[in-house]
Amino acid sequence: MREVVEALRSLSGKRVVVLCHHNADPDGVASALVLAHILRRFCREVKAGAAEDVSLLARSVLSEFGYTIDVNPSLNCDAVVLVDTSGFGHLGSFGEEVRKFRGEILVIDHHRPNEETRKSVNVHLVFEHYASESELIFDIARELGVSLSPEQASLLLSGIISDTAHFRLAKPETFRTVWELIKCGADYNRVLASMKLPEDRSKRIALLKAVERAELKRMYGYHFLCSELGSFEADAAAVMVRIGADAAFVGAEDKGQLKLSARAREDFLEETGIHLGEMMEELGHRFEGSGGGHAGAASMTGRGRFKDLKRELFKLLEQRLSRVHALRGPD
Ligand SMILES: [Mn+2]
Repeated sequence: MREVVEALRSLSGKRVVVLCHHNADPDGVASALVLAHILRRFCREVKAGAAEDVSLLARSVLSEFGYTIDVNPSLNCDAVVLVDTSGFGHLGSFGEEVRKFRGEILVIDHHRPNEETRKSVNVHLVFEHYASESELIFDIARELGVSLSPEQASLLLSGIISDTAHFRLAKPETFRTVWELIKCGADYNRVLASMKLPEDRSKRIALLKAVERAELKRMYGYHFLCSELGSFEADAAAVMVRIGADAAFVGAEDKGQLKLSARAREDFLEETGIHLGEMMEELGHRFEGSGGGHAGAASMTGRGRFKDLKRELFKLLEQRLSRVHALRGPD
């Protein structure tokens, strides 16, 4: 925590943009907006922004608590602080703008670190043990003695709820932060209500298509589902894991652009030591793109054919599993 505070204090008097990843989720927008609020204490001018676009869920939370966030903010500033974003690859089309930015770049994140990004930024601080960036931002506010409004506390609470999948992935410390946020005036019921989106017909149809096209593979006693879908890939992969796949991979190819989302069961990850974020990073490299994420939820983008991506993916999975199998010996 001391390093973060020092890094942020070094921005005193500067013009700063706090930026989160594309298709920004509640954790991303809450982190960007609240960190911007914190920095206003000692920076000259601070803006919060999201790269490329803001997710429906995050937009719903923002409007409930009376906030808006700039999409693709102008980078006419001295420093950019990336929050909830492990690499330039997660900034979508806005990534190029940030790559070209000549000022200081700081990364304060809770995802698996991206090595390439680490090398090209000025400050790179990653706290993987935080279940959400919102908890990290809350600790920074406390450390710097900045108080939060009830609305800001509610935003952070929505970030926690979203990133922990409604507390399923929460750490024991998460509940301490939630209690602190409630004491700041966060309204749990209002947050929950704002995170309940009306059923989306296009999503339902997309998920059904993903199921229709899914292919089941068995390896070393594990079951994997893979499917091709151009939207709601992460949701589709999550559904497949929920119905019993050890891991699921859903993605698409569009004019040579590849994307893939991966999800896995907790027990599969524990047994095999597989880290999807690491696998997606590797695949990103192999397909001239980038990838990363958490052990059980990750994604990549790149260039090429989907069938080649699928082949490489299962080759990689086979390699990892055969190694685990060899270590463990025949059952
Ligand atoms: Mn996050």
